[in-house]
Amino acid sequence: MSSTALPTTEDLRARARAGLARLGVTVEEGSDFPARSPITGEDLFGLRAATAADTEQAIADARAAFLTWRTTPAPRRGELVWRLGELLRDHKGDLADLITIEAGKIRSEALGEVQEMIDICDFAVGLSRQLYGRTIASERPGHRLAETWHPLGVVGVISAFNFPAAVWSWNTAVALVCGDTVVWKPSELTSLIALACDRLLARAAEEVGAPREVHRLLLGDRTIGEQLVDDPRVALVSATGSTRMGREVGPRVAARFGRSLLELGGNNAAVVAPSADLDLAVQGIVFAAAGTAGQRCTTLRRLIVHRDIADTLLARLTAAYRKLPIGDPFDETTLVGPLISAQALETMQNALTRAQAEGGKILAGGNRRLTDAAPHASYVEPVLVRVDEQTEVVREETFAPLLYVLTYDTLDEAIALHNDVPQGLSSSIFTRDQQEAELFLSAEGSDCGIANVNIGTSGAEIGGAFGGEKETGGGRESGSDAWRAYMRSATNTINYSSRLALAQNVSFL
Ligand code: UN1
Repeated sequence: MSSTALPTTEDLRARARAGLARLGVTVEEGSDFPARSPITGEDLFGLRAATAADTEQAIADARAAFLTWRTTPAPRRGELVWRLGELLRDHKGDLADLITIEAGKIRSEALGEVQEMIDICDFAVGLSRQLYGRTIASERPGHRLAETWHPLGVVGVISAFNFPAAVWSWNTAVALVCGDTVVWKPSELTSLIALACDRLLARAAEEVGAPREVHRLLLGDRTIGEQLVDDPRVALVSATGSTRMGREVGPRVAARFGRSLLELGGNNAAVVAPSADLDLAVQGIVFAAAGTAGQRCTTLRRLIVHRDIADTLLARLTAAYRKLPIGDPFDETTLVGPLISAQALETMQNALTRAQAEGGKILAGGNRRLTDAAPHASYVEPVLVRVDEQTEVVREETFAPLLYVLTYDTLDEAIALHNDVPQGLSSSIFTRDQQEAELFLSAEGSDCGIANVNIGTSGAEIGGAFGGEKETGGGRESGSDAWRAYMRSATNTINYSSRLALAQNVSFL
């Protein structure tokens, strides 16, 4: 199925302009690089990219703002984020429009992304009164031992096209209440939504009397990201993207003893056990694998099914895949929008060719769609591929709706297959057997940062910490105690006696 007509580039341009105007954004047009929509694969406007001098200035501004922001009481900092959350609520529809136009997300997922931003703002406002340190029992009489958390400095946020606004908000809402300031380099594919977020934050700052320079936006290519990575004034670089990108960012930031928080590739799998509720499993699998056109870090990329139920489950999945409505993401009936670019489609096709050469069999999907209606866009049917072994291509992350299906006989074998990939972001098991579920969640189970039961791998709530192990980079963002990465701790020993007692019973003098 394909949704019928696609909007024209002219329609999209008009819709983007109207939304940007309501958001109060004036687009500084230029010829350095384009804003584009994957819906038609065509350019919307030319934009002006930041220069090296702009980047230098932004870092200097953010550093200067940090010196006052760090002493603003945290609950007062929370007011800025509270106001941002309100503005996000007021402009939810316009923001979702820009996400659909630039990232190609279907309407409900675009609205969901804005909801995720509102949620993290609420979380961060609460956090602004809960940046707790511990008091520790001292071994010495008349002494108090305490841990204090202080703001860290300028946070450089590098974000990807697939969550062009939410990942920014996880970092920014938390960094701001922690007393940090932010310099943001968004994906060059999603500049308009970045301009909108920056504008709303500037408005919130103006309204609550916070310095505008607590946040700086830099549009442009990777050279800007490199400048952030190498600048010692940027205390923390929080980067979301490919493992290849993280392999460069991590060591470069470490070389100057900066901190990095990496959220990189996933190769997420679900185990489907014989006792699984198959109605629930089919829904969970299809959303996790084909939702967002397979372009989430948490997208389900491998299915590890018990041999006894493989035929039944695959028949149901194949039928569901054949019915997926693909097309205009603004159409309420569409479930799968376009891939972000022609390059993404080519990468997917190359992976499919390799999988077939390595013995994989296509069970459903894989054809390109809507080539007449939008020759420059990249619409494709989500694809299910049965493989006998976890070959090289299966062990790689292909950022597209491509689900590999493997079978297993024992749970130990399933867990071994599950963990035998370089990445470690998200995972799940569908089972009604409590022992199996608990084993999967235990230390000898999934090795990922996210492990779920009877729900797919994607669509995490903001309240938990988000991130993963191994080549996923080890960082944790968003909820729980992820805020600690945005602050520095100091251990304080306070002697309130009139005697100097040395630790470990050391005598001296
Ligand atoms: C990402 O793909 O980079 O858990 C983030 C999820 C979303 C966030 C994904 N809440 O799928």
